[in-house]
Formats: sequence, structure tokens, C-alpha cells
Amino acid sequence: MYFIKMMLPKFKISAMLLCASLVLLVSCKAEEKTQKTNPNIVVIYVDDLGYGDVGFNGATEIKTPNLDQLASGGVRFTNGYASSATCTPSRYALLTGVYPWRNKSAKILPGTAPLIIDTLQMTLPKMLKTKGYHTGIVGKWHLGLGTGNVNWNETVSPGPNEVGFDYSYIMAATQDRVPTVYIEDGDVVGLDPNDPIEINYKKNFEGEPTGKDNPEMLKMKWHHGHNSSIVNEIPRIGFMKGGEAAKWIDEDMADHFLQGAQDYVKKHKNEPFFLYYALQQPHVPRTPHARFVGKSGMGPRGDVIVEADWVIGEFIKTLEEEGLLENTLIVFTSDNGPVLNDGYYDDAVEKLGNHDPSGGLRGGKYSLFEAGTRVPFFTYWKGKIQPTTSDALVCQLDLLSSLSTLVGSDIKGDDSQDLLDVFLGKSTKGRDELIIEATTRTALRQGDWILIPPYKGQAVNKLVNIELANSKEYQLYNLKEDRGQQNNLAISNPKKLEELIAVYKETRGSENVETEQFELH
Ligand code: NG6
Ligand code: CA
Repeated sequence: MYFIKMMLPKFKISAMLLCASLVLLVSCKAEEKTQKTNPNIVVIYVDDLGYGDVGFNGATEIKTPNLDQLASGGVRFTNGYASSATCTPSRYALLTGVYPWRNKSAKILPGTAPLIIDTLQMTLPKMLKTKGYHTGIVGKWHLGLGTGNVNWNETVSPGPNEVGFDYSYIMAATQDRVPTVYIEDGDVVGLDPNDPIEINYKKNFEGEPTGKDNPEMLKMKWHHGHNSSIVNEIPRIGFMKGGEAAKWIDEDMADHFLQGAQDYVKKHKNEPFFLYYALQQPHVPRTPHARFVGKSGMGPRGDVIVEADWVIGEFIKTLEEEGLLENTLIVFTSDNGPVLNDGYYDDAVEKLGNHDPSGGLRGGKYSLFEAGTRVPFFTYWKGKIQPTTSDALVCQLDLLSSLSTLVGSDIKGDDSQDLLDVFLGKSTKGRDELIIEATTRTALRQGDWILIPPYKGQAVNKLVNIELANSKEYQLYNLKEDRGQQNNLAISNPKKLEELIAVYKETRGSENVETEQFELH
């Protein structure tokens, strides 16, 4: 009896301990489970790839088998938009969920531009970090670095690491702009401290050759712009001195970023991760690796598209080999529409043949017509997404709020709509309307209709040979009946015109619209 009395409290304590540890175990398991059910997320972002540049949107002259296979196993969007017809604003919208025209700095940036995302602002990677994700970027940044007057020989900050990325391996701006070096977590890779980098976008450095003065040093000739410093026999935008050992080799860039993306995945496969893999192709200068030269029959532009398709195929293989494919949501899209001659003589026009980079849409990069912003777009998630084609109106802007729902967060981007079910192919109810942007001009898409307000400026950018959509008149198109925007209905449908003008003004806010004339005709 005494023994039992003595043992009772002990028994109670151990029972309590046992219970407590059971509770702990169960809740740990639950935690583990939610962690595991949150998939990895990869955004594969290409640069200047047109709606019609891929087999899955009808290209026959150019082969993109890896992308086609993914697109046919996922949700392929026929009305998927970048927010903008150029790079910086589209990337700003993708990462912040905010319309780029709300930020006056969201324009094509020089390599010396300061960071245009506020470090206090919500971003896609920051949102994912609140749910335990590791976040990384490999590839093109082009959202500015530092706060002005960057010293490239010290850690460059703020940059991607200060707006939500745990890891960054980037090129600062574009392949045609200096500095032509890779930057890892703010530090120039391979920099020799005895050969410091200097960058200037206004003035050359004493005695340095330029594309303009030294044509004999070039393997690629400039057509317009692109006549400043020469790197790897290619003339660039902006002047650069020093940093010889750190300079990238253009032809190796695709393999280099692929390696970075593969390494990232392998390193973080045991935790939920977000990778923003931002390829440089087919932006100028188009520099396919020797393995891809001549593969498309369309010159370097076609060849780098084939190369991009290949690296994406290799990247998917890595996900597969690491057993991650079933637990990874992949989003593929492009930052803006296509351009052929974007400043170098590279046979893009001459060797185009019957290929139509815009896939029957009007305009191209820089344009407010459809080809500027309507881009290749699909989601893929092996075993989770039923293959389908969706005509729903979606924009890259919507990824922040949609992915937030996916991971169980209630964070939303200001202009970002939660279209998770649409991105997963469970609903076809996309946006009702969207404001698209091209070099600071904006237009309204609503339902099947698009309204393009009158804009001053040339109708065609003759250097790149692209119709910009500038006109003295309002333009109103029904995209369902007139995909190629040939019949302006502004005069024949005054009711619709007026209706859309009202929505446009309301959404856009007239204080932002300096260049337009608003008289109804
Ligand atoms: C333009 C460049 C063009 C390209 C573009 C940015 C000239 C004449 N043209 O200013 O070649 O670099 O900027 O492209 O310099 S983007 O896809 O990054 O927006
Ligand atoms: Ca681009």
C-alpha cells in the first residue's frame, strides 16, 4: 500500500510527461505535414520571348519540345499577360503585385540605377518567407541596385537580398548593359581587387575602346544604341573599365545560370523553396553556345530560343532526379513580347522565314498592341494540375496573391488578384479587367475588349520596326472577333467606348495620364 502511495505521484508525473510528449509529437507531425504540403515554387521567366515563339502556341518553324511537353501537361493560358511591354516594369509587377505605373521609376533601367523596390514593400519572396520558404533568384534582375553611386568593388546593397531573396545570383541589368559581371549575394563574382570595376553611363573612361570608334574590334555589329564599351567583342550600353577577370562569357551564360538553378534546387531540396529562374534569352545580344549555333536555321535569335528550351529541359530533369517534380509548382512566362532587331545586326530579320514571333498578335516589345504584353504563359504541377487550355484573363501581377493563398498566407499584393484556382486549372474565371503598360503608356483590357487611349508619338518605332499603338484617336478592339486588332470600333461603338473610358479613368487615375487627350470623338 505504502509502495503504491509512493509510486502514485511518480506515475502521475511520468504519465503527464508521456502525454505531453505525445502532444508534442503529434503537433510536430502536423507541422511537418503542413510544411510538406506546401509545394516548392519555381517561376521560370524568359526575356523578350513572343507569344508565337513557342511550339505550344503554334510555332512550327522553331522547336521548343521541352516547353511544349510541360505546357501540354499543365494549364496553357491564351490570355496570359506580363504587366508591361518592357522588362523592368514587368519584373516589378511580378515581384510586388503592384501595377508598375504606380512607380515612376519602373522604366527600362541603366545598370547604375538604384533599387526601385522599397525594402519595406511586400514582395513575392517575402510573402513566401513568412511561410517558411527558402527563396532564391538566379538570372536577370534589372530592378536596380544600391541607392545611387554603387561601388561595384564592395558588397552591393540593397538588392534582391534586401527585398526577400535569401540567395541571389544575378546579372545587374541586361545582357547588353554594363556591368557585364555576375553578382552573388551582392558581391561581384571573381573580382580581382587589383583591377577594380568602374561604371559610367554618360562618359567613357580615358583610352578605353568603344563600339563607335573601334568597329574593327567587334564580332557583333551594333545597329542602334549599343556602341559604348566593348566586352567579348560585343559593344554594350554604358561604359565599363576594369573587372577583367570577372567579366562573363556571353556564350556560357545559359549554362552558367542553369548550373546556378540546379545547384540551388539540390541545396534546398529538403525545405520548401521558391526559385525565380530568370533566363536572359532571347534578349540581345543573342549569343548561343556553340552547341546551339545554327540549330534553328533562323540565326542567333532562333538558336537562343532552342537553347532556352534545352536548359529548361535540363532543369526539369534535375527536379525529377531529385524527386521534386510532384511537389513543385512551375510557372513559365516571358517579361514582354518579341522584337527582332533590338539594336544589333544579328540576322533576326533576315533569317526569320515564315516564323511569326507574335503568333498573329499585333505589335511587339514596346507596344501597347497585344504582342507587347500577351506572352507565353503556363503553369505545371505534375499530378496536381489537370492538363487544359485556359482563355481566362490572367497577369503575372496576380501571382503574389494567388501563391499566397496556395501557401496559406493572407498577404495580398495591392493590385494582385487571387486567381489560384485559375492558375491550378480549377476555374476559368480570371480577371474582369487589366491595365497593361508600354513605355509608360497604358491601356485597358476588359472582357474581350481593349481600349487604347490616344497617345502622341510615332506610330511605328522604325529602328525596331514595331507598331507602338500611338494614334490621335481612341482605339477600341474586340479581341475575340479581331485578335489581330485590325478593326477599330471606337467610332462604330460609341457606347462601349464611353463605358471603357469611364472604367479606364477610374482605374488608372487621371493624374497619371499626362500624354493623353481625352476628348471623345
Ligand atoms: C532599350 C535597348 C534594347 C533593350 C531594351 C531593354 C537601345 C537602343 N535599345 O533601350 O536593346 O536593351 O532597352 O530591354 O539601347 S528589356 O527587355 O530589358 O526591357
Ligand atoms: Ca525583356
